Amino acid sequence: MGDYLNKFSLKGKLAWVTGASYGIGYAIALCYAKAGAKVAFNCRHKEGLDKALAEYAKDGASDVRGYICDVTDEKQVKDTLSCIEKDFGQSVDILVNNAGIIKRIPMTEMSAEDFRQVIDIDLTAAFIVSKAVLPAMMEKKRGKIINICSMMSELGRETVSAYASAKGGLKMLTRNICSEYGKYNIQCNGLGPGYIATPQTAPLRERQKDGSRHPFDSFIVAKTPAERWGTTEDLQGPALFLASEASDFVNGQVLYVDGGILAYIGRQP
Ligand code: NAP
Ligand code: GCO
Repeated sequence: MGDYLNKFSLKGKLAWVTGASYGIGYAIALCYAKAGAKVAFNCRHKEGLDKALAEYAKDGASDVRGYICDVTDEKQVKDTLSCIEKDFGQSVDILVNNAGIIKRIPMTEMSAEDFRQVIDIDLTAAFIVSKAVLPAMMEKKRGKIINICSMMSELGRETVSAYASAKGGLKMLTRNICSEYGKYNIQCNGLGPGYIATPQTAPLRERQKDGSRHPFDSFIVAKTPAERWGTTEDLQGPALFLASEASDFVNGQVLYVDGGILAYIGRQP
């Protein structure tokens, strides 16, 4: 049994999780640290970075370093990667393109600038950061790239045109990295969270003035066979699988961690 469990170890590996000062990225980075990896994470705001570093330490993750870097800025990404490789003394083995935002605006009311900002962070940045780490992965003939996709890689809904376009594109970027670099023993897969309780979805869960549940909250619970929102911890096992040797022959896939929502027509009224 020991040999099989060792396939999930990240001992000696260096992981870079983008946008991991809180939320899903934080949970994934913490899991990787606990699985033996050295971990680098980045975000845009120093206050969030400092708070996260204290949290990682409190949660027992010792070998974690944080960097201020906006993933949409190619120079910042290249400079940050150089710092990471210098600080840890090795190249990145595992990249998680997690940083992301959402803007919930009806398409006819959304500016092109807003649309472009979401595409820039949720899609173009994954291209920029992946392009930065790929050469070293190609050199050592191994690497893992995990793109945090979404149910909106498969489905649309009102007000999320930019986000769904980005996440749909991210699914295809995942398949293309697989196609172009699989021969270097590099696996690129997507992780597709369902509806997860994080700051990003807090507006969809906040209590109404009369104390009742947000209509969207009730809607999602009714649409999910698990009858609950996901937690960031629900994503840790699948993220570890995709980062480890246990998934060396899995490539170009999106692993949905959604409590069954994509398989279910929804509770009958
Ligand atoms: P979140 O709570 O809003 O956290 C976003 C993280 O990304 C923060 O650390 C944020 O820190 C960082 N970030 C945002 N823009 C950045 C940029 N330009 N450069 C660097 N860092 C940036 O989001 P989340 O819910 O954890 O979601 C994380 C990922 O999962 C996103 O890609 C999201 O689309 C995806 N996802 C979320 C859900 C869900 O239900 N929550 C479901 C499916 C997929 P700073 O603001 O300090 O930069
Ligand atoms: C929304 C939510 C979703 C989730 C997630 C679902 O407004 O519909 O924010 O987009 O964040 O992407 O998988």
